[in-house]
Amino acid sequence: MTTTEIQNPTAAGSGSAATDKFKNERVSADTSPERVAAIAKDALAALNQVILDHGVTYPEYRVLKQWLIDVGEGGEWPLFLDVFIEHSVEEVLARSRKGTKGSIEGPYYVADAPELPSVCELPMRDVDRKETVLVFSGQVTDLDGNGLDSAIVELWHADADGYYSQFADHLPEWNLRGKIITDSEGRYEITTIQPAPYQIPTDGPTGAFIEAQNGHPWRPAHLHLIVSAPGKESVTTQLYFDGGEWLDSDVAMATKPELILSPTAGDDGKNHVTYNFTLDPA
Ligand code: MBD
Ligand code: FE
Repeated sequence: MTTTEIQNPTAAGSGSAATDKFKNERVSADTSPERVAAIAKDALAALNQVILDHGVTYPEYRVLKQWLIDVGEGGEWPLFLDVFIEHSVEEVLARSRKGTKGSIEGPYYVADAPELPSVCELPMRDVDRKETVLVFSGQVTDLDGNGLDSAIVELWHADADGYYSQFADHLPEWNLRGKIITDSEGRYEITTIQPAPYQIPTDGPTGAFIEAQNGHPWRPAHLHLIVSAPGKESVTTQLYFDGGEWLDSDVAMATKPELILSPTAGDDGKNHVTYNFTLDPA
């Protein structure tokens, strides 16, 4: 992590921490030179056509150049790409899948979270406990509804202030993150708290991009999940909350009607909800 300071009650500085994390990953893709050429040709053609269609001027071209430099120097490429581009990549992946709908991973996944048993509570601070408790239960099955032994539910989400652990220096390392090992039938019951809507940092170049077009920087409250099981294709997804703010105008365009939870308030004062995951064969 960098020394990105907390300046904003929601999430400033988290973008460059995401770059620091991503830079440490080794990425590769098995793409032929012919496919690279075809994609590059069409991508450049699309951008050039936009310039011609809108009559983009030299001052505007120079502002673009400066902004691209700023996004890189500010460490905001993971943030910008995941907010504005990743949803289309996910849409391509979704074409070949039948199970639970996926959604974008976003910039704040961290692998190797602490393993937790099938009935568990995510790591949280005393101040997190002041929020509404959410008891999230369900089962991981195959496409035929058979429970899956050794399924894993990785869950991460922001706290009530919109911060993700490891992307905000004041939080414990694994706050509101866990790798839940389900029981032999794929069942789990995870206690956490209701997350809050998330504001894209407004003080960097991604924020400037949104502001320059009078857009809003908000995502609806959401849970992030990666669900996996031996011999199955894992699914990366998000779950949202019925009636939540920004559900119909997610800046990251990553909501789907199948991914909206409707928790019910229990006599115990906690919100309860069940959501089951179905996994495609690998
Ligand atoms: C998030 O929490 C998120 O989920 C995405 C996609 C982008 C920025 C912050
Ligand atoms: Fe998120």
